Amino acid sequence: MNSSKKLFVFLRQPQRIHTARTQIQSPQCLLPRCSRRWSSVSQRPGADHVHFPGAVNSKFTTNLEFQRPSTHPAIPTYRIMDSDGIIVDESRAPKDVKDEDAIQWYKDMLTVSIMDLIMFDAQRQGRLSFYMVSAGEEGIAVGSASALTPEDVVFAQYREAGVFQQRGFTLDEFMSQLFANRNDHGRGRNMPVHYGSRKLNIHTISSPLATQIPQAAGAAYALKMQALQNPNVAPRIVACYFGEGAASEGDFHAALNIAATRSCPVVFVCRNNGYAISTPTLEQYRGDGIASRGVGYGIDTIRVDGNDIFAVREVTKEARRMALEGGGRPVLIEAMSYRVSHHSTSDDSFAYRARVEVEDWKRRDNPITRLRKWMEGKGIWDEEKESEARTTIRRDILKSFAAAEKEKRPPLREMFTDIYEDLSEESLSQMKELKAVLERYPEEYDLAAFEGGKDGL
Ligand SMILES: Cc1ncc(C[n+]2csc(CCOP(=O)(O)OP(=O)(O)O)c2C)c(N)n1
Ligand SMILES: [Mg+2]
Repeated sequence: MNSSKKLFVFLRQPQRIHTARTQIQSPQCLLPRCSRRWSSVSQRPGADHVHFPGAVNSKFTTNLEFQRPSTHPAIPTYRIMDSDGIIVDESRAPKDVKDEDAIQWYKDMLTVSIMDLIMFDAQRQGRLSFYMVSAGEEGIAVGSASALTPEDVVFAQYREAGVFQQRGFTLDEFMSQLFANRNDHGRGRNMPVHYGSRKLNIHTISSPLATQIPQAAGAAYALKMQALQNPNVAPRIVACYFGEGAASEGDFHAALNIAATRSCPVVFVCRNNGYAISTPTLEQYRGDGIASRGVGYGIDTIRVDGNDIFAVREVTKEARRMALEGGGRPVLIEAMSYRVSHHSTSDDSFAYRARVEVEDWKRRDNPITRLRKWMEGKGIWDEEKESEARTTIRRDILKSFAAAEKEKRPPLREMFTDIYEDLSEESLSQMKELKAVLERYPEEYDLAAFEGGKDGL
């Protein structure tokens, strides 16, 4: 496709023009198209701009004018389909989407949404310690994941269950992690919803915010080096997800800058859902969302309606293509949505936002109802199919739930293993201490729930 004909526009960065003097022999310059050069402060007589090393192509001006963010128009939000599931501009209708694909994405979103309702309630019943739902943001996760290849590498935050679902994480895998049983890939060591899958190329989620962003930039750099060494292997990208709140961390800034300067093939997907726990975006930043920061770092950037799964998919597909273009570069997508539910089961959002605000959003716009309306308009979905899908999904979730809840937990010893290659002295002494406590208070602990019981230590 000729990208110049596209009607949706990534805010592209101006090409840097430098005077070539010396080429640095860094791995960067092993690339087919190397853009890193020494810059120069020299200028031709009469030139209207100087090549300052730190600001290329800046024109001289005699206007004493500060750049005011308020005079810059807000970055637009790309969409294909409105909240009634109507294609806004028929010429932009999704062309590469088969009916069965749309139905599958719909079911993926529905699965996450039904699982969320069940697991939120299960936490309230005391059957698992913690849970986080994706309500209102299923379209961002499923739509963007559908534009990746299985070989692409994913770093996620914690509200992207739809990415796992779309890539083939099974209900048994979700449930084993949530119940920390012996089938959990993380052997029960992580909090619930901190999923990970080596098979699906998704790094395990970690709680400290934004740590995944520099890791993603580094992983993308590694993929770029691998691609240079193995030209016969299809190049891959990294997709990195985070919330707008995480973008307040220093890690976000370091990651975007290193990804830009090292031209790393990474697509950053920021879910801007209006809140970082109780802090609304109005109190988080004064700039134009997160997208404006991408432009500041010299990264091609787009803002998209996160409730429009087709738009999210299309921009991610294009971002993926751009990320691999010319040896690699980062792209930033800011996907707009609204966090419909509480931050987590540990939060009561009505302490800091009006119930009516939430109800309003629920009624007004939702990625699942949007796609459902589109499918109904097309005649490929109806009430009967809806009720059948809901019943099947609910039944399958409950089946995995019941099996995972009953399953044994990993041996107690595994609390201490896999931290270092061998058990450290400290770990050994903590193990002994735990054993002594368990022996002293045998009535207080249900050791039968753990594989091997007391002997598993
Ligand atoms: C370094 C760090 N600081 C604070 C927290 C506590 N915390 C967990 S989630 C969260 C809000 C994150 O908001 P955002 O990135 O917008 O994601 P959302 O929950 O809205 O999806 C905070 C402050 C943390 N986990 N890590
Ligand atoms: Mg947020």
